Amino acid sequence: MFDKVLIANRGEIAIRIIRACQELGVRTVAVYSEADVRSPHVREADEAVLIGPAPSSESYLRGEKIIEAARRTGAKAIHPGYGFLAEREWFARAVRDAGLIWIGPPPEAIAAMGSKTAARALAVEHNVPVVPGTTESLQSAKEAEKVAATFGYPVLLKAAAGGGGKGMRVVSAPKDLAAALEAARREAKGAFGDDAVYLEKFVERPRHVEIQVLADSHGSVLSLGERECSVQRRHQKMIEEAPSVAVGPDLRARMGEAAVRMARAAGYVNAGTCEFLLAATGDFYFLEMNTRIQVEHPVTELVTGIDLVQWQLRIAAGEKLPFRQQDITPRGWAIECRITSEDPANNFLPSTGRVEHLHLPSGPGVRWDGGIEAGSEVSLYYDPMLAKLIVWGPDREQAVARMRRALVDLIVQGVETSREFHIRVMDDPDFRSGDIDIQWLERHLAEISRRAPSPESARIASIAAALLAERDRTARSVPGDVSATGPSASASGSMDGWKQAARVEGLRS
Ligand code: MV4
Repeated sequence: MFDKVLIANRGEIAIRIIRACQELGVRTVAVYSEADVRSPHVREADEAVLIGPAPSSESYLRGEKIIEAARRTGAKAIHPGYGFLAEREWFARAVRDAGLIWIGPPPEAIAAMGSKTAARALAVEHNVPVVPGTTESLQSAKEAEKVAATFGYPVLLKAAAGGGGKGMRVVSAPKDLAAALEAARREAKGAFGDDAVYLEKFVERPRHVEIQVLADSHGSVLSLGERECSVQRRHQKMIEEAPSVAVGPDLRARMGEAAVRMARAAGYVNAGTCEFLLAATGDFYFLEMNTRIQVEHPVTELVTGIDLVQWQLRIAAGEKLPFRQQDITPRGWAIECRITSEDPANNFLPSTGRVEHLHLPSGPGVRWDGGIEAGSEVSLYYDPMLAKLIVWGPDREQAVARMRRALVDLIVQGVETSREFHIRVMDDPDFRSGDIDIQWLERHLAEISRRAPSPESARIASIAAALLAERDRTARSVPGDVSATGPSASASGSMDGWKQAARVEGLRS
């Protein structure tokens, strides 16, 4: 195992990787921007190197500064986490060229999956089902009309260099195709510097189901089962779970085999994920492969008992996977809620400020993968995801009940969060029955936000009001008590937090 690893990331995933390193006896080097001087990932690492100003273009995206930090501290390997430089082929190569170990897939595998048309072609070649459509990019509107006619409308135009939904256009009728193609080209050129566009049949109301794979450098490639990620808004996942209500043992085996074939075809090593659309008919189609550890990896960890981040390190260090495919069966149910600093009452507007008070949920089957603490400043420089709340239960019903309980347990004061939104989803009949697809949330968002607040919110508001009344009464009857009225930061600070809770919750009820 490595003596020392540099973590080229921030927030919850940096802390997650530090924890894995600590459990493996590996020393850690954090990198940080000027905005993260006081961030927990900096303190929790053994060493930390300042790499630049707050904007990520001047810090977390500066590969050369990060490699220099590894050289200076004597780190032997770099873990990129997700986002930032995780899927940049040039960075994976630069790390290797600097004589360091890249804790991720080979740069060739990143490149092979970076082009969506190339990935589709590779899938077709290896008998992995894809949505009917073109494997080459379109040459003309005329060609587009011809292919679209062969499998019927609606069709979907996609950027070849794309992914994550950017540059997509749904076309419902032939007359709209030419204009949509031009628009898609312009958007693709702007977003990716490449105007290549291809076309697929549009799958209506599918689920987003993805398969986690783990591959070592000795030829072993395993599927760790599926994650259901359909609860998303504007291509941002909000809730993920494992397994999926729509996947039984037979489908799991078939999707797993497809994902393993895909990983083998790409020469994949380390942790990766194949994204599929799962149609209501039970047909599944390969979409793309994510060549990184993903935000939602914990739900797979909780149902398989396999520590994915530890295995990323072990695989990069040359270890062999000690389990076989038949050893891996999901046990129980795991759900993850992404706790973001967005205000669900205000169209998910990003919220900024200082986290004044933080109470973390705990109890049986509850896991908190967080990147904040009381005192943290939440800015607009980085992703609004503050933490992930993950629960495990013996079955889905108990996992949902446990998630609800844990969300009620959570208190974040100082910034708005998605907490109340997540409670409402846990209470939603469609969600409870698992009757969801990729458009479900956007279809129901308006209705969910009109709903009455959870009873617990009202209860917290009344407790807060009682505490405030109590404080005022104490302040009047004990004039000499400075903790109630004076400069004592802790007492007055926490009361301000409660006061704010009362005001916010009061306004909502
Ligand atoms: C699709 C689709 C329907 N039909 N392809 C969106 C992101 C990118 N990974 C592919 N995406 C989609 N491709 C066909 N042929 C619907 C989506 C899609 C989607 C997919 C997964 C998760 C959320 C989504 C939200 C909107 C659209």
